[in-house]
Amino acid sequence: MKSLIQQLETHKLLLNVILTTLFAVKASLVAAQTAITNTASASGENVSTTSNPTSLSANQPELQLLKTADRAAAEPGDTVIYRLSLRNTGAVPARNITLTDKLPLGLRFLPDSVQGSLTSGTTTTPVSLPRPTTDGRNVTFTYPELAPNQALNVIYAVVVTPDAIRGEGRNVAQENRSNIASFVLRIQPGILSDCGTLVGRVFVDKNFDGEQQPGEPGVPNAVIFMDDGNRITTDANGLFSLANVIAGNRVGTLDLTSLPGYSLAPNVKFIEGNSQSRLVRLEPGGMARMNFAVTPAYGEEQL
Ligand SMILES: [Ca+2]
Repeated sequence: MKSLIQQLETHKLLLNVILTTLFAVKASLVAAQTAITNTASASGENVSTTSNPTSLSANQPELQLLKTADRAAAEPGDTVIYRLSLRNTGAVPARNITLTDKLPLGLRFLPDSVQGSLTSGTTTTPVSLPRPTTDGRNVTFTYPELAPNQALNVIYAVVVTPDAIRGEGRNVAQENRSNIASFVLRIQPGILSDCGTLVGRVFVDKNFDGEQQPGEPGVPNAVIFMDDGNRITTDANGLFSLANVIAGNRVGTLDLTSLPGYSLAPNVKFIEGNSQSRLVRLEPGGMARMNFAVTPAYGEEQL
């Protein structure tokens, strides 16, 4: 049993390496550096293990972890909201969820800020979580059981202290059975004047014009990858915003694997809308918008 779990983890880590590498090829040099740093340790620990993917049991829970934050950069004194989303993509319940998040140097966890919710399909319900335990910079969240296709969302806040300037701003979260999820927060004094805000939406475009009209619902929990390797997740209305993004040319890519049953909607008005990536020019202190139109892949009755 133990070796099976190890193989499962190895398989997931290898998959993570493949996915990260694919993403890095498409993204900027900065993203490539970020991604390679992240995966080197993961593959290094498991490189001696050879796993056969066909040996994986369909009766194991499969957990996919995403980590996002409400801002890409911060300075001492700021409060940052992190969000962990752990989805059970397997066919059986995952019991005794133990989710550990290692905070970067200088970020102080606020235990009273923790909020939990469960997402099934497009419905999200608040749940009360057992009080997390802390050990140095490690924060551990637990939850009894996650059904197939359910996602456990954990939202919490940290305060950036002056010590954070000496750290790298990366934090890494993992459930024992999941991939490693990370988020990099740029921490510098006085950086914020160089930053802007990204906003956008992911929605069902019924008339393929690239705009969201009444009756075209937003899509929650959609994932957008940024060019620095970070992720953004849409809220219950399909909206997202990311504050304190470094100005310049920024690329966001919709992760279609986060939207089972949807594909990119064709855009009959603007050919550049027919891409899952958006390039925007973000000015210091400015705001830029990235909208993504999707359509049910097999007809609306599948919703
Ligand atoms: Ca439309």
